[in-house]
Amino acid sequence: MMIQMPDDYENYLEARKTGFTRIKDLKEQGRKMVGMFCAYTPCELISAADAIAVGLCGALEEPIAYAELKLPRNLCPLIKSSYGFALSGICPYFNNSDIIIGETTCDGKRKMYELLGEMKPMHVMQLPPSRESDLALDFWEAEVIRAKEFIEQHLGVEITDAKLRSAIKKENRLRRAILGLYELGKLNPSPISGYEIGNVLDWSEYAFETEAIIARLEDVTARYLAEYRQNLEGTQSNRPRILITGCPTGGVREKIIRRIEDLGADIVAYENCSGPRAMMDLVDEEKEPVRAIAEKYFRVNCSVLSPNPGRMEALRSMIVDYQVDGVVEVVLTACHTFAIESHYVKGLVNEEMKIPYMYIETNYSSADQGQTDTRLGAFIELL
Ligand code: BJ8
Repeated sequence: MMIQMPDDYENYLEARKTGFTRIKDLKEQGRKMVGMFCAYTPCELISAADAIAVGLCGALEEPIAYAELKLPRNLCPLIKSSYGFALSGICPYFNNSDIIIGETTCDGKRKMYELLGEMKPMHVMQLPPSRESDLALDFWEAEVIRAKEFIEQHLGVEITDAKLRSAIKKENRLRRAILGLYELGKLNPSPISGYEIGNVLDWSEYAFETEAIIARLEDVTARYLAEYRQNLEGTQSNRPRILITGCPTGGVREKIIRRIEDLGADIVAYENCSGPRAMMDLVDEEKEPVRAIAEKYFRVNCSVLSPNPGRMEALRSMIVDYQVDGVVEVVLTACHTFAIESHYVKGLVNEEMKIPYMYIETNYSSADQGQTDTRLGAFIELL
C-alpha cells in the first residue's frame, strides 16, 4: 500500500528505541511516570495526576531468560517477559517509572507483581473474580479510590473531581481516535494490514502525551482513508478476512500476525481487551467521575473474570461488522483462563456463526514457527 506516512513514522521496534530518548527528556522536565500492564488500569487517574502512563514492555523473548532465574519456566511468556525486562534493568520504561499499577488478573501476574514490588513502589488493584455479585461494582469502585489515593500520595498531587472530568474527556477522545484506526478494517478491501495496525498503535503510544498520541492516530487514519477513497473504493479483494482473538499478540506479531498476512489472508479485526469494543465503550462524562471510571473498567471483557459473556457478544457483532471469513484464536502457553474460554469461542464461531475457527497455543520462541506456518497455511486454504 503506497501510503505517505509522517516523517517521524517508525516500525514498532525502532519506535520503542526512539521512545527511550523521549522518556529521558520528559523525566528531565520533571514529569512523573506511571508504569502499567493491563487494560484494567484506569488511565484517567494517571492523566488527572498530570503523569504519563507508560505501557510496560512484555512482548519480547530476550528478557525471558532473566525471568526464569526466579520464575517457573511453565509460565505465560507475557508474564516472564514483563518481569525479565524489570529484573534485567534493560528497560528504560520500567527504570523511569516512579510507581507501577497492576491488578489481580491471572494468578501468574498477581504473584509476579509481589516480586516487582521489591523493585518499585507497586500498587495492585484487587479485581473482583466475577461481576455477578451486586457488591462487585461497589468493591471495584473502592479499589479505584484506593488506587487514586496511592497515586496522590506517591506523586505528591491532588486528583480533584474537576481534573478527573477533564481526564475522562481526553481519554475518551483517545479511545475514539484508536477506534477510527481499527474501523479502517471494516472497509472492504481494507486499506491497512492487521500487522500495520499494531505498528501504528505502538508508534503512536511512544509519543507518550495523550494529545500527541491522538494527533498521530488521526493523521495516519486520514492518510489510509484517503488511499482507500482514491485507489481501493469499488474494487474487490479475494483474500480471506481474519479476526484475531485471545491473549494479547504483541509478542507473536512477527510469528503469527505477519505470517497470516504473508500466507495470503488479511487481518481486519482484533477482538481483545484493548480492541475496538473496548474503544467504543467510553467513560460516562455526565456521571460522578470515580463511579463512571469504575463502571467503564468493570466492563473490560477479559477471561480472568468469570463468567465473561461480554466477550462473546463482542465477537458476535465484530464477525458481522468486519465481514469476517475466519477466526484465529491465539492463546499464550500456560494462560489457563483464555485456554478454557476457547471452548465458548469455538462454539460461537463454528456452530453459531458457521465460519472456520483455528486455535493456536504458542509462546514467544520461534521453535514452533514451521509447524504454525503449516497449520496457518492449511487454514487459509480452507477459507
Ligand atoms: S485485560 S487480557 S491485559 S489480563 S496472557 S498475563 S491473562 S496468563 S494479558 Fe491481559 Fe489485562 Fe486481561 Fe487484557 Fe495472564 Fe493469560 Fe498471560 Fe495475560
